Amino acid sequence: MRHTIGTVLKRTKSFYYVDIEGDVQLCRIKGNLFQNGSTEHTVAVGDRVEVDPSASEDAGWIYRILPRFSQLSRPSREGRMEQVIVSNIENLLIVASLKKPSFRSGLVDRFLITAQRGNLQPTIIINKLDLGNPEEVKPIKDLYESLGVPVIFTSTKTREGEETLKGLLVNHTSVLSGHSGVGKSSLLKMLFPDWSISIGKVNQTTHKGRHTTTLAEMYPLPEGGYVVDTPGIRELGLYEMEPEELGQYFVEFENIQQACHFKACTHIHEPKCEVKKAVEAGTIHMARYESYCQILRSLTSNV
Ligand SMILES: Nc1nc2c(ncn2[C@@H]2O[C@H](COP(=O)(O)OP(=O)(O)OP(=O)(O)O)[C@@H](O)[C@H]2O)c(=O)[nH]1
Ligand SMILES: [Mg+2]
Ligand SMILES: [Zn+2]
Repeated sequence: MRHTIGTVLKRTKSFYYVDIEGDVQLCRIKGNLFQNGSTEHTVAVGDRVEVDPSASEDAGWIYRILPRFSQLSRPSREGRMEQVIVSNIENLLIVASLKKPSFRSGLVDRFLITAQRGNLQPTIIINKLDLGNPEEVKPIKDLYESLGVPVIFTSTKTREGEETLKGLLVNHTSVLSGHSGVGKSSLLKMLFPDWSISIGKVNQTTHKGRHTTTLAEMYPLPEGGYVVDTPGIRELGLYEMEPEELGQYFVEFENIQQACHFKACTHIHEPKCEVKKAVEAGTIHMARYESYCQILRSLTSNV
């Protein structure tokens, strides 16, 4: 039996597509591989796997998943398991659009927490700049860059930001994630016009996308590196997050919250809360504090 190592590029209902030294091999999971009996959420795009390429007539077998160094994950639909959307990726490109659909910071803040927990380097991409002007998004850029997160502006219509985006991707591994219809696939199509990537329309009334991309798929770049396009998401849950952990993922709270009167201060109702004082004084941005409160509520209402 000859085992080799490959990288999972995508999965369909029937097969995993595994890149083995440049050749794509269809694989299945060896039936009894996973002890808990469920393979639903176990092998992810980006996983390095050990395979026996000639295990059966039509497909190879995945025997083992090698340890992951990073992952983008969320709770499974029932919330009991962790669903890894993609693994072993360096950069998380959080894609939002200025308009159609409008920029919403709540999802971006959830992505930043997920990036930190999954060991991914975040960058925010604000696309569809042609539908507005840079002045509208400057406050967003200023806010997130003050937190140490790079923000780049793009448009597939004017090709703004094209070189910057390409520079981010080449010779690295990256994943694009965000709401449906913000232009994740369009950005890749702008950079790599030969790729067969579908682009959808945005609903003219609701400005929502139509979930055109239905599977996460990893593409090798001609210049070196890999990029993963993912289906648009409606919301991003935080897997097994304890409410008291949340504050540590808001970097701007870090030095301030130590000075709160109560050691386990949640920065909501407690007196002598330094975080709330900083929000009033403007040193912590109101939008970020609102995100924090919203996420905390969602964490406590689930239990
Ligand atoms: N005006 C404008 N429209 C854009 C831009 N980029 C993409 N679009 C349009 O936005 C719509 C959605 O684009 P997609 O690339 O399919 O969006 P997506 O993020 O991949 O969506 P899902 O696959 O559903 O998650 C299409 O009609 C694009 O033509 C842009 O920079 N400016
Ligand atoms: Mg898409
Ligand atoms: Zn506090």
